[in-house]
Order: sequence, then structure tokens, then C-alpha cells
Amino acid sequence: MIESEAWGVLNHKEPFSVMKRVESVSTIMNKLLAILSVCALSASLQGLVRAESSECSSCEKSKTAVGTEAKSECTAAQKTLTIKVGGAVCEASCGKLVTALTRIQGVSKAESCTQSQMTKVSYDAAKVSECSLMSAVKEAGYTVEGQQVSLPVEGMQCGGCSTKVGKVLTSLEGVISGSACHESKQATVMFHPEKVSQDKIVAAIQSTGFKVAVQ
Ligand SMILES: [Cu+2]
Repeated sequence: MIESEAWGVLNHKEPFSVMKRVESVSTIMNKLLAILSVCALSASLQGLVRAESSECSSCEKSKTAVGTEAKSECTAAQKTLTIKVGGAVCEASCGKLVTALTRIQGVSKAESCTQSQMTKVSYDAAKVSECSLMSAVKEAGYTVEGQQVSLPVEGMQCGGCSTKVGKVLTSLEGVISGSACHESKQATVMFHPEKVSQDKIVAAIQSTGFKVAVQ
């Protein structure tokens, strides 16, 4: 495939006839092939990295938005908190909530959706804790109705496996909703952070025999 692409490039490149005097056809073709394969390799590598660290996509965005300042925040301590917030039902209240959150030191990005009432906060876990973020939401006059996490689950092969995981999740005290998908290899759980911890959720999933890849 790469070879035919290389021929296409060769046939359409105009400066090729000039270069022909200096270098032989095979030398140039070899060089082009080398360049093409490097491009293809780096593209596939980028794809791989992107697929593995989808968590980091939000800080990729903030990097381009805020510039070099945000670059240092793209570390292992970068985390995302997704919560369902009660009271943020209009553009104005969502805006107020987002402003309150982004004012906190360590928060790189906050976004809120009026329709789903979901608020997503990207933060540096070394600077601010999940708990203080939720306190800030309450202080701003809103309620935390639930926290949502997506956990990578290994070993699910079919719908039966995901149903098994989903069942154990929904039977857990403090879990509002929970489901798993064997295709995306993910479990998505909405829970009351005061009633059940993320560790307990992970333990419940692992009790079904599937492994949760710890983030
Ligand atoms: Cu199965």
C-alpha cells in the first residue's frame, strides 16, 4: 500500500524531472519510501498514544488554549471529576458554577452541561483534592447528586459478561446507575460519593472475576 502511494507521489511531483539530473530514480524513490514509512509509523504511533490516554484529551485542549502555562499541568496527577450537580439548570447558574470551580487553584478546566446537569472538572490531584472540589460546589450553592466514573474492565467477552458486571454494580448500596460494555471494555458508574467509595466499586467489579485496570 505504501509502495503504490509512493509511486503516486513520484508520478505527480513536478520538481522530480529537475532532480533526476542529480540523483538516480531509485535513490529518490528509496528516500521517499523512507519518509512515507516514517510518516505512517508516527501517525500510527500517535493513534496508539491517543487511544491509550483518552483521559488526557482535556489537558491536550487546555494546552492549546492556555499555552505553555498549562503544559506543566499535563502530568500523571491530572485527573477528571465528573459529577451530577443539582441546581445548575440554566446557562447563568452553569456559568456561575464553572467560574467558581475554575477559580480554585489546581483546576485547569471546568465545563457544565445544563441539559444533563453533568459537570466535568479537570484538575491536578497534587494541588487540589476531589473532596475539596465537591465542597466548593456545595459552597457555591449547588448540591452534588452523584459522581460518575468510567472504569476500564479487562476480560469481558460478550453481553453476558457485561450484564454480570452491570448487575453487581446496581446491587451495590450507594450506586445510582451502573452498566458495563464488553466492546468498549468499560464500566460506567454513577454513585453517591458519601455512600460508596470508588474503591468499593472496583472491588465489586473484581468480585465478578474481571480485572479493573487501576488508573
Ligand atoms: Cu461473556
